[in-house]
Amino acid sequence: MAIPKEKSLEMYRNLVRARYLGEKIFEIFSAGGSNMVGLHRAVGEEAIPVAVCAVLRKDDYYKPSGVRMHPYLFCKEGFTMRDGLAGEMCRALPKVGGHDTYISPELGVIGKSGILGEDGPMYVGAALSAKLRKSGQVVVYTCGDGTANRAPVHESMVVAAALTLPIVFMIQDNQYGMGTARSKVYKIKDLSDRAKGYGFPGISVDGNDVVALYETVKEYVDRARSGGGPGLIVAETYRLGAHSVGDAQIYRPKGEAEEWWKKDPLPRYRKTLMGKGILTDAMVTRIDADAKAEADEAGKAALQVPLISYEDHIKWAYDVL
Ligand SMILES: Cc1ncc(C[n+]2csc(CCOP(=O)(O)OP(=O)(O)O)c2C)c(N)n1
Ligand SMILES: [Mg+2]
Repeated sequence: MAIPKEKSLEMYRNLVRARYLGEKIFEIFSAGGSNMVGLHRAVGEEAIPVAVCAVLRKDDYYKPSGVRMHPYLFCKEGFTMRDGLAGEMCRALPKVGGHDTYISPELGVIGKSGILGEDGPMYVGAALSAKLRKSGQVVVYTCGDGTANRAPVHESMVVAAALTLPIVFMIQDNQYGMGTARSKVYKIKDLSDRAKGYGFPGISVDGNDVVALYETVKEYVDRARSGGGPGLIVAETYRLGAHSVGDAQIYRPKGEAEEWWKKDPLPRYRKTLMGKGILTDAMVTRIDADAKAEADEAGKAALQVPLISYEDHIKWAYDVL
């Protein structure tokens, strides 16, 4: 599949922006600018939302994986870096499309659950609604390798298959669920084998390879959009950092993270595009400087947004729309 040059560059830009966004989140959290109880970083896993957002339409639904990927919704059309940052800092969420950042149905985001996996049925509902309305919208529902074992995720897949819904399930397999290696939990090597049991296609893909991700997501999303029903994509990646701030990572074998740093999606994709003559040194420098400046500005703008009060937390938890 030939990826248009502009699309390739858009994904490179977003990958660089995603890296700076992650650094900015960490910087602000470390300086006490966030109301978040913990911080779950996503260094090394950014290629997945970047590729998904490059495929999706503005009104398609997208649920990024679990506790660490939500700020990366900024790659989706209609969102900004400031939105991602302010949301992650627990600041009063800036209005997007008349709703707060995390709940913007016009932009395909209908929320997420801190009780991991419980949001699966919500996004299956979105897929059913898209089918009934014949809107042509598709849903990409992503969860972690740990979350994928939860009952609501299984039920979501069963219902989506039974009703031939336009939804693509993605498992973002970063090799760990907190301190538990996924190899200790799964008795199958290839997680995408599970798709057979649900009766839809499944595939495992290198989740640190932007090109492979884009091509796979496009194939699965196109099929779902044209009435072909659900599918399962397992994106193999690695959590390069701690589960959350304060995790001493004593469970991790020595040298494992170092091996995965060699597969960091950012330098890999840069090398690919430079090899094809799509990126030059001058462009790399400029994109880098622009992304850094944007993250600095977004950080300042997000800090202007007031922190969410306890009362608003409660109100928004039960009375959002
Ligand atoms: C139902 C539920 N159980 C436990 C937790 C606590 N918890 C938060 S993150 C996490 C690990 C999830 O692992 P995975 O789904 O692989 O996502 P990752 O953290 O690797 O991105 C756990 C157990 C939770 N939030 N919800
Ligand atoms: Mg995991």
